Amino acid sequence: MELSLEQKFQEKIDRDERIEPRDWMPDSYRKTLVRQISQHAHSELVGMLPEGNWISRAPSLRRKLGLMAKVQDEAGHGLYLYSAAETLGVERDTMFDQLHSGKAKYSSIFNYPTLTWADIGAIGWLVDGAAIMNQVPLCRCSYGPYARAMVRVCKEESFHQRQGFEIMLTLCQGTPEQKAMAQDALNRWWWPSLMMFGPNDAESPNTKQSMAWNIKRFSNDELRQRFVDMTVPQAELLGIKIPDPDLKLNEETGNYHFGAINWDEFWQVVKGHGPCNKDRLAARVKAHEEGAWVREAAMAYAEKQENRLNKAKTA
Ligand code: FAQ
Repeated sequence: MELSLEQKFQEKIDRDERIEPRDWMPDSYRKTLVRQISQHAHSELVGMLPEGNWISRAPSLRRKLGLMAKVQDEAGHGLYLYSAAETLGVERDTMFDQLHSGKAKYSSIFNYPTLTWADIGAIGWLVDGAAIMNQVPLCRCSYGPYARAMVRVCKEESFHQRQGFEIMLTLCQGTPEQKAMAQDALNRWWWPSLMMFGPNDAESPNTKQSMAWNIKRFSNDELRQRFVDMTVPQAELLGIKIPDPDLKLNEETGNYHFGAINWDEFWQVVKGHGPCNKDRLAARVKAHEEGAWVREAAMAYAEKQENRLNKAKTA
């Protein structure tokens, strides 16, 4: 019996083959990818803001260079991801409109403020650490352009994570005030970092289908647990305490049991009511508006080049 297009597609996925832009795919697969990749791209762009806030106040030239490079990398990640989403037929301007009008989601984590220099260490260590945990499996995602973009993103994220940990280590080996600053940053960033992985599996409407399509390789809870297991020994090495009285090693499984996550806070932030949602969106809109002349100049130049080429062809 002849297999349907949908059956052939699923068989390809089950053989762990990549789906490429010109291949047939179900509309719902395309829609899920556009949703995830565009949210991911928006997160990279908005993610530049909390750290960008500290470029002018970095404590040394070395730290300033490192931070500038990191923020620039994040802009690059946004661009690879918008390009990957475009291969699915969605226009970049449409994605920008969705972000700027507040319709699109981006990661909850970037709606928290960066109050001290230690926050820059904590973001690199925890937020990039969580991002790597989530994104390394995406290098094996079934959609080719997304998987390939993730390979480079993950390499860069791993530098980011190390620079963050090194900032934390320096502070923890410094004066008591510096160590207290590192502890305070851990206190404020720990729980939002756990929320980054998304709702519990039982409350996650997209996970089951995304795993059946090999978009997601692990569930939200699996990745969150791996992150906790990886990070607790790092906090011990730094000599600072994870703000969770229920954190306890399960000797049998080797996993850390952790306390309840405040999901009300998570959903408030996702719905636009976090501490910095309004500021973040306003900053993105302002940057986009102020960049209009660059886009116009680039378009005018591209048109001029095209006209020149066309003239040369007809001559
Ligand atoms: N924030 O059914 P699920 C980075 C939404 S990049 C806001 O579990 P899914 C680099 C979710 O969209 C960080 N919303 O959804 C960096 C869905 O809403 P929808 C971003 C969230 O897609 C570092 C609803 O809740 N990374 O950090 C969040 O299967 C440092 C139900 O959730 C990515 O985007 C959240 N945290 O799983 C940059 C990675 N979690 O669309 C600067 C790719 C969930 O149905 C500095 N994305 N929601 O209306 C993914 O892996 C997945 O999309 C998940 C969510 C795991 C985020």
